[in-house]
Amino acid sequence: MPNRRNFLKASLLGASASMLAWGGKLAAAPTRAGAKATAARVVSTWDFGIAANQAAWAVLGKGGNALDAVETGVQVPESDLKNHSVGKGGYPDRDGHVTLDASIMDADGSCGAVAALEHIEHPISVARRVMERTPHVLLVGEGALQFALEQGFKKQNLLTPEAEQAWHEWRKTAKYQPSINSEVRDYGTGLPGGANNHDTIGMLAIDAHGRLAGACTTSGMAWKLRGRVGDSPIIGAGLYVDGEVGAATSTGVGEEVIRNAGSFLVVELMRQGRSPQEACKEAVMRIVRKRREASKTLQVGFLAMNRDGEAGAYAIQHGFAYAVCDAQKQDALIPAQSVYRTSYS
Ligand code: SD4
Repeated sequence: MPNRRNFLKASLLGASASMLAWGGKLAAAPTRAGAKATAARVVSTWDFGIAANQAAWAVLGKGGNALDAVETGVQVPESDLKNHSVGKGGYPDRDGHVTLDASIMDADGSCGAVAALEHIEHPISVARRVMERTPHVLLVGEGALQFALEQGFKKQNLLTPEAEQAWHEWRKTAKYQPSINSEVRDYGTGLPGGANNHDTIGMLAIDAHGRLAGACTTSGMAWKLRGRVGDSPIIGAGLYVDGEVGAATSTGVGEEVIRNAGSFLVVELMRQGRSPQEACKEAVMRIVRKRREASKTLQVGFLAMNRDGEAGAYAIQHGFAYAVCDAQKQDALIPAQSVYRTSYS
């Protein structure tokens, strides 16, 4: 008699064999039947999205696919040592470990993610391997590292001297309170900027075939508790893509995004007919309505793109912006509208 454990094992082995056979894809990717050629476009969160978009555009502009574009694009901030919130050079957790979260998703619902991954410069590429080479969606911690090493990724020290110095500074007070509204920046508006301690890159692309994909990668909140995982590697929270509707990603205090299944909500609101910006606004308002007082001092921003390549964003606090790149312009940075007009300090 097959017991439950054997049944599960057999099912997983079966799943894994068939994943290998069909390359980890769930089904033929939905491109829009009868759709005319779509203009390719890539959007991503924050000003560091400009350089990331340009790397993605090197793929998209040549007719490459959206999935390759988003993976290539977000690798740029992952390798940027001056960026202290994504990849190598990211600020560590409370105990001095750099732990990374990332997810990637394709138009057909295929997805992969890693959480609390240490020592690997490109968590987004490990997430893609999870998607394409395993029957699973999310690998965490030690197991994610083991998988990455088995896949040929190189183990390295991600804690740069600069990030370590900042950590030592923080330890003098060791105030464990995620810095509020730390993403507020001055994009020429005259409002004060703030320390950048937790920005994520979320990137959404549509290729010339009308196919969507998204990626999201971060070192998470600086000085977080060891083992803390944010929204970025949680499919439906930090990232969601549905080829029939659109895609969404988020930045900001991940706990609030997870509590509201934020990116899934944005996509579902677009499915009901809202524009990308309207959908992002309503998802932000869900958080604000539930957390009226707390929302005054925290930041969450959503960025969305629909299946026609139209993009929009909305944030709780002033200061969020997103970068847009297409055949017309490769370095646009658009300030997002927000609930609160002035920065909190
Ligand atoms: C997290 N959402 O780990 C990420 C951090 C972030 O802008 O986006 N900051 O909660």
